[in-house]
Amino acid sequence: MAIAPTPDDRFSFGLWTVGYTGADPFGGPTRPPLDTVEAVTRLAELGAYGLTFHDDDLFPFGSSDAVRQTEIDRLKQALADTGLVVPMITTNLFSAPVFKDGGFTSNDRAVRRFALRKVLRNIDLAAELGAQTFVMWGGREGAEYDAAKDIRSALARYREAVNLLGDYVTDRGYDIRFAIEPKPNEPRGDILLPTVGHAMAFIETLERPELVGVNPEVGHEQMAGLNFTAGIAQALDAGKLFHIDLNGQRGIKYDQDLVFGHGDLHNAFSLVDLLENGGPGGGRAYDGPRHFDYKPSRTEDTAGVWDSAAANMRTYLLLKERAVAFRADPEVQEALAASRVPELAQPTLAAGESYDDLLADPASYESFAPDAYFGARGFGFVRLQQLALEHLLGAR
Ligand code: GLT
Ligand code: MN
Ligand code: MN
Repeated sequence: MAIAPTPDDRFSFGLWTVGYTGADPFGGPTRPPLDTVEAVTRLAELGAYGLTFHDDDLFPFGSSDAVRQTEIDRLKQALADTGLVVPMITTNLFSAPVFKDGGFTSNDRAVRRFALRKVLRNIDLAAELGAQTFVMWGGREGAEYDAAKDIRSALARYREAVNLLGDYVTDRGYDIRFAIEPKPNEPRGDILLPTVGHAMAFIETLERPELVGVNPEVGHEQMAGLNFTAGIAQALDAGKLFHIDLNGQRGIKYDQDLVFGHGDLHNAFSLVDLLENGGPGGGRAYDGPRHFDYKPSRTEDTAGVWDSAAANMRTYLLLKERAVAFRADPEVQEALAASRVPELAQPTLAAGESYDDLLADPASYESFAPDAYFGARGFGFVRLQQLALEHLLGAR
């Protein structure tokens, strides 16, 4: 099927994704390093609209000011040449040995102060490049041993850090919001703010909660055995879906970062359906970048890197097309109604009805016969799921 991504689709990629050289804990790289200008050029050719990066992806940790500036200038030129934009930036607080016990929540205070300085410097760069979202993935913010980390103090230091960053962007007048990226474990045995729910509860304790949302990643929630689409729905309900990391994961195991859809395909389908058709009146529920945070498998060569980048976008667009067909199918609409799915949008009490009115309504209780009401009648959810599967397979 002819499907060509365009910048209107708002697909973006991390520089660390297509730039992954295949090194893992068990073996070295299987591909040569990728130059930033080449990454920008190839992504633009494939129809992406955005590039995202960590400071350390663009210029190595500890670079001189001159090297840092050279790399920033090369990136800016490539963006100008291609029209690609930088919608999101993030800071690496996990690779350098100094961050082995975390950045914002290291037990060591000097490390925490250094981490804040590193982030502040990168926020200035984000503003300079027009990025509107600043992601915070705290991969090293955690512990392996309960006695080694005072979790309540760690959360207090996390809060202190995010509050300070909120003051900074406000005082500087930067149009930047923060997105916390949860992950349950890896590289730490246990990571702070492990799921979307934990992160959203933490955000409400901040001084400027309106500046902070979440950047959920498909695989990270699925590593915790959670339903990603349901987590995204709750983030949307809270107005906290500031950014999203799309990829694929097969069950509860190490973080696979597969191509989007190369894991739980049913959940990818329901996710795209939610993002594209779950808004008010059936339109888009989320307008931000469709950001792919995947790793081209280390078995692939350089051509395979670009094939896999294209595969993410193609899969998303195919699922979008399938989700529209699903919604437009009269039999699906009939099955949804039979399953009472639209009825859940109807408030349980009538307008203006009080609990006194409910108590005075015999039909709700005294004359309601629960066994007779639903004893022999089902909801038809399996039929609905089969219709979804048939649309997903292109059988309808
Ligand atoms: C790292 C991690 C990702 C995060 C990136 C942002 S870096 O690759 O595995 O999930 O989104 O810091
Ligand atoms: Mn991941
Ligand atoms: Mn991610």
